[in-house]
Amino acid sequence: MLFVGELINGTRSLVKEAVLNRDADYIKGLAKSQTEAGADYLDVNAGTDPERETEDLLWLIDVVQSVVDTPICIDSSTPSAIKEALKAVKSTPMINSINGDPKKLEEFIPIIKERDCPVIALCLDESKSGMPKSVDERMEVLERIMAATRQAGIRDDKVYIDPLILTVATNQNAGNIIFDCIKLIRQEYPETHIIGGLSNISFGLPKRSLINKTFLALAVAAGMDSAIVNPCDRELLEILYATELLLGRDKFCRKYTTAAKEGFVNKK
Ligand code: THG
Repeated sequence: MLFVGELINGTRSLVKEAVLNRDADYIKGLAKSQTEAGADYLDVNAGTDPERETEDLLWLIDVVQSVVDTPICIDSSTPSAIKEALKAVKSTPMINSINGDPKKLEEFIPIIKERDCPVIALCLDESKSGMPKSVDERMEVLERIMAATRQAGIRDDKVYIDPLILTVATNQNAGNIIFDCIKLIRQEYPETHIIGGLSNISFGLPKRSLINKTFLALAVAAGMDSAIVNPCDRELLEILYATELLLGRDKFCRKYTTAAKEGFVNKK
């Protein structure tokens, strides 16, 4: 599993406060703890108003890079902010994200090709209205995205497909849609990666973390191989070890038993 640490996100109230007050120490703490927990990338999302997003994002990136070498996952829907962030990062970042919007594809595909960076592709077309409702809608957008990346010579294994997880609170099939979508993506684009922001699934429900973790196990069983999560959550890691064990991916149960002996701490 590849983990993108989700904690540096301005939609979280404490992070927003730290961004507005330029409280570097709070952000440094989040960068260090997620790195120590084994995060492969640190998602950085300023989440502030468009007029100041770029400035805030660049500040966050500088602060993170002053304490850790973990590569950054640039999380923004503003092309100009992503472009500025690309100039500021010290190591190859992940771009979060592109989608089926033809304008965005045209703008970003040359950059992704040139920088050779991994990219998250959302199964959504921003130029059209609304969130995708069905598996078909998601696969249709994805087909166009994959045609564009392949035509540019971007390897499939650089693409992290996000099927766009929505809450089960308002659609009891929101989970099933994602499991079906993951299975189809695995069939049609076997070299790509599949990623998602887990916590959307539980929006509006009690005991969210219980739902998120159960969902992760089911999504991994369907073929998800990366996730945007809180890597400091020990229980999440335990469930993942148990999931891989039960799916026959842990020869002689070695990984599980070793991890259990060591207290399920992600060593890296
Ligand atoms: N796909 C992609 N990128 C994403 C998402 C996705 N980036 C953002 C998000 N979704 C994933 N990151 C987070 C980060 C923090 C939280 C949830 C998702 C979180 N939210 C609390 C809540 O909703 O209750 C906020 C609480 C607070 O105010 O502190 O913790 O799906 N590609």
